[in-house]
Parts: sequence; structure tokens; C-alpha cells
Amino acid sequence: MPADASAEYTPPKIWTWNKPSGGRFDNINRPVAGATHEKELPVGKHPLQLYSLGTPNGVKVTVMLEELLAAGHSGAEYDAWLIRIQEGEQFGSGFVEANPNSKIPALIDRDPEPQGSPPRRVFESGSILLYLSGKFGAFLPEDPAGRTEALNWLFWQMGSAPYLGGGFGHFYAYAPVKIEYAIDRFAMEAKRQLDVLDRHLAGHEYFAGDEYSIADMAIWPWYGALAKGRVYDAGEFLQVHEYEHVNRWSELIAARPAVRRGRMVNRTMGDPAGQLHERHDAGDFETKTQDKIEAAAA
Ligand SMILES: N[C@@H](CCC(=O)N[C@@H](CS)C(=O)NCC(=O)O)C(=O)O
Repeated sequence: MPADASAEYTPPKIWTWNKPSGGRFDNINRPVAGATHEKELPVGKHPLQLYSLGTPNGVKVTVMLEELLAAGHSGAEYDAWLIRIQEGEQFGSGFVEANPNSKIPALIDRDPEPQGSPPRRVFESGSILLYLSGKFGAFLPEDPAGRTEALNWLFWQMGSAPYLGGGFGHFYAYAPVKIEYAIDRFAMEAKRQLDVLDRHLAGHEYFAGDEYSIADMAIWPWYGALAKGRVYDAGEFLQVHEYEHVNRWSELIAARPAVRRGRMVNRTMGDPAGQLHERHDAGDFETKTQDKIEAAAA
């Protein structure tokens, strides 16, 4: 039986994994790391192999790859493979080799510098963004002040989003019981974070100033979506329309063609026309979306 939040709980001396935790991720949560089964990762034709899912952390990377391609960096061609985390695919042996933390996204660069090096794994979405930005010399300001500011906000996102996702989202939307203390604690933090962003964006077009950068790509899938009420169905609860500068910036980013494409890759929810489960070629956006695959199968 999952825990009963209405009952007083006295933690035992030693915690043991003796019951399901309940909630949306009950079937995949475990207190140990490592692989649960043998499964090699598939490898496609491009130098960059992405193993991911269209969640906010996954979207950061597909947006970056589509932006690089749109900017003319043809070396950023990539195969995007789907990892279905609800089915435990992040615990396959091949994925664990790519990311010992068993979380999407994970990238394998099969053509890393210096030339002739063995394939290189890159995990943690912030590390992947920085890696790609360094590899192609793009989307990070060159001047020290702009670069530092972009990195400030990139690392802000990596440290802050767990309070939004693992904190607010978990207790508001996914936990098996509604705990007022936990929801209050994290709703307050989610609103405070939105206010941090709103105050900054009141005086800046993008996070690093005038230049669109990996900081915007990291922050937008979480907070850009939150400001539009698309995260945890919490728009009204958090009164997200009040953050007018975040809303302005969210629309600016959403209108970018590469962002529209990046959002579709590895997406398994919503309108089938907006879902491209796997991406192996630029033409896949025209021919391999779920609406077309389902129509062809019917
Ligand atoms: N800090 C990591 C977080 C990645 C993460 O939390 N990924 C989630 C999906 S958004 C995941 O793979 N969860 C599977 C699991 O926890 O087993 C990053 O930014 O890459």
C-alpha cells in the first residue's frame, strides 16, 4: 500500500524499500542505480545519436540541434531515438552506458574532436547544450560578459527546475495524495522563480541580453511552457498570466521555426501531427509524423 498522507508518520531508524511509493512514477522509481536488463542502443547514420523523449529536458537538446542545422551547421545532423521512460527503457544496459544516471536526454558523439577519438558520451541536458555549443561555436556569446551571463542562466535552470518538476509538479500533479504543506512550499517556490525570470526579462530581450543563446533553450521548455499554462495544468493555480515579460519572451522563442521542429522530436503526447517519434532526416518532419504514420497504417 502507498503511504497515507493523512496519517502521522514517524520515520523508522533505517529506511527500507518495502512498499510501492504510489504516484505516477511508482513503476520506475528505485533506490538503486544500474541496468535492469541487457539492451544495446540502436545506431543510425549521423555522427550525433540522441536517445531521448519529448519532455522539457529532452526538448532543450532537440531545439539546439534544430537551431544548429537552421544556422547552417550541417555537422549537427542527428538521429533521435525514442526512450520510453515509463516502460523503463532508461534502465537498458546500452542506455546506462550512455548515461549512468538513467535519465533522458543522452547524446553519443561518434565523431568527436580530436579526429579519430572513440565515440564520446554526453549526459545531463546542460552539459549537452554546452558541448554542442562548443563543438559548433554557436549560441553562446563570445564576449566574456555575455558568455558569463548566458552560463549564469543556464546553470540557474539546471538548479531551479528540479524544484518546479520534482517539487511543485510532483506534489501538485503526480503524488498519490495532496499534501498541503508540500504544495504550498513548492507553489511558493515556482512563483518566486517565475518572478526572478520576469524581473530579468523586463529589461532584456533574451537571457544573455540581445543574443539568443543556450540559456533561452534551457529555460524555455520549462518556464516558457509554465507561463503559458502548459505545465501540470497549473496556469490558473499559479496565475501565470501575471508574469508578462516571461509570456512575451515565451512567445518570441515559440515562434522560431527550429523551436517548432525541436518540440516535435521524440514527442509522444498531444496532437499526432505534432509528434515525430524518431527523427533520422530533415524530411521526416514532412513525412513521418504520427498522423501520417497512423493514416498509412489504417
Ligand atoms: N538533470 C537532468 C534531468 C533529466 C531528467 O530528469 N529526465 C527525466 C525525464 S524529463 C527522466 O529521464 N526520468 C526517468 C527516470 O527518472 O527514471 C537533465 O537535465 O538532463
